[in-house]
Amino acid sequence: MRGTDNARTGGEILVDQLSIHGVRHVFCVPGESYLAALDAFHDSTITLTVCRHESGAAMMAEAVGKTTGLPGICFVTRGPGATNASAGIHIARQDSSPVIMFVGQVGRQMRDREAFQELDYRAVFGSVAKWATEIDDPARIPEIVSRAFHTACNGRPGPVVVALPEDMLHERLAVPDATAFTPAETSPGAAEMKRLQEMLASAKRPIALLGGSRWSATACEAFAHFAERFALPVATTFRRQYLFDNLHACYAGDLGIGPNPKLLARVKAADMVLLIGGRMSEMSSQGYTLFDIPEPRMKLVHVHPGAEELGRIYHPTLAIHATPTAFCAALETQQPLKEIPWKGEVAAAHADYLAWTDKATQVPGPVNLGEIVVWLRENLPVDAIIANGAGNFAGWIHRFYRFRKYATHVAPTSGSMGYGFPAAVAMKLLHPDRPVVCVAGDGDFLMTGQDFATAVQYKLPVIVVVADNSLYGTIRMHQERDYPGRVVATSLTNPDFVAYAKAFRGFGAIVEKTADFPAAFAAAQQSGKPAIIHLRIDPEAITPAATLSGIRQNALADAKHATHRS
Ligand SMILES: Cc1ncc(C[n+]2csc(CCOP(=O)(O)OP(=O)(O)O)c2C)c(N)n1
Ligand SMILES: [Mg+2]
Repeated sequence: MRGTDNARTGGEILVDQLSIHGVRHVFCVPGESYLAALDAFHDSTITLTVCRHESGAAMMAEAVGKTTGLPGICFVTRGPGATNASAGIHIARQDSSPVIMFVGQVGRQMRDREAFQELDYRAVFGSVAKWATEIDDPARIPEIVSRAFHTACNGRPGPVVVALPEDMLHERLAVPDATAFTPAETSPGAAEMKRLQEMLASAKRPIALLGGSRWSATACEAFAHFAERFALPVATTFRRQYLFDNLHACYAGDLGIGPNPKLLARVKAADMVLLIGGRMSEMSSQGYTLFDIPEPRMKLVHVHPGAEELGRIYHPTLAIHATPTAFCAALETQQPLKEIPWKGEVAAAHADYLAWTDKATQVPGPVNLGEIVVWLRENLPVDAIIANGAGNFAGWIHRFYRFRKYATHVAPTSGSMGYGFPAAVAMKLLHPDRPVVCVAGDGDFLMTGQDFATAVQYKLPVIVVVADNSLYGTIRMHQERDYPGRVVATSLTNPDFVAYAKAFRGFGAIVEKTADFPAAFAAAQQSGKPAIIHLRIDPEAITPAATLSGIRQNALADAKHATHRS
């Protein structure tokens, strides 16, 4: 309880700083290590969502950071709480999302004795967080929390971990608050923009690649106008399809896992690449094969908010240290200096994209995930949010869904299983009026599926479409390629997902043939409850283009050839 003497507990000072910095939602699993901070939420207007597992809490926070550009916040207890949450911290790192995780810590008087659940958070999170620290003096809470917000957001965003010794949170004192933070924008210089214009004037086959974070709906629109003026084909990097309207005439597709071969050829043939916001990391660069390292064959303009990313892997012809938001604002004045020679290219690139994604491919079994994704893209409103984690099932979303608006896809570029469901819960909390659909694998969903209870508790009617092939399918696919016929640790015996949903007091329906999906989806929506639609997928349908036994046969045939040759 707050005193009348202006003194506050460390916990109260902390929660007040969160309000000042604009936090509206916090995700947590409680712990006795930070009771005084929890108590301060009692009288706060911040919404506190209590989760069933810290990985869920951290992933919900990451989804908030990813889609709003402002730090997503989670609170977890010391030791096992923090290590459980680490999956979400790793996603924030790889996906360049601002997150602040507050962790309870043992009292200052017993530190370094390896007291109950004690960890050294600076050491544990040292290589994954952007900054990991501990607050020793409650008088410094405003300073350190302010720095945490700035650090999480500035430059290339990422996770910050702040440990809170238990007794520090109880101490009472009077300290002045910080003022609200604003993420620093880094703007391109006039000389760089002029050089860009000149490079475009001498290019013959340029292409733009959009990725990373620090975008906004306004920036995406400004970029679309720029692309129109320059008739520029635009592709997106892995899991960043929402950065450019997929039905815009300049859209050329995404560089993810198993991309359109025509898009790959187009990027390889480009004489100039304008890479904005992305790092061109392993997935998008097709295992670092797309651009030569360190000197790409083509001219590379790399725009990135983190100075340290420029020249880290690829030596850019022109490095522009700027946030995508500030860079796109600066593009408003860019006009072509002369007639554009590549005008026909943009129409061809978009036609290639449409042809690649138009119709679902045929796959074995009565349920075709591709056709279901096509149904979703044709029936959901443009502002619907799709969330997913990792697994082969996601390949159908990437290929067949068409993202039209900024931040309508929430998925981990880090490839972390279990992400989609908590991300969907967080999105429904932020956007109760928009449909939120999580497409999950059977393996993927059960990594964080216990937070279905959280969706029920807070009445967040997300719809989870579980593509159940009774496999850790991705790994089985790799297994059949590398060790054909030798199945190890990739078969799953699953629960009855409809009964699971109902046991949690949600809605459940099973779909055993594609044609039954629309009715199941309508019933899920009408239930008004969190829902699971259980798709029984034939394990043979391992990708939109390959079957499991086909992969095995190819691998066995290759092995036979190799033996004959040797
Ligand atoms: C947290 C985590 N653990 C393990 C992996 C390795 N992995 C990648 S995909 C995959 C299997 C996914 O299975 P499922 O969700 O059922 O999707 P499917 O591939 O069967 O469509 C595994 C184990 C991972 N990416 N993330
Ligand atoms: Mg599976």
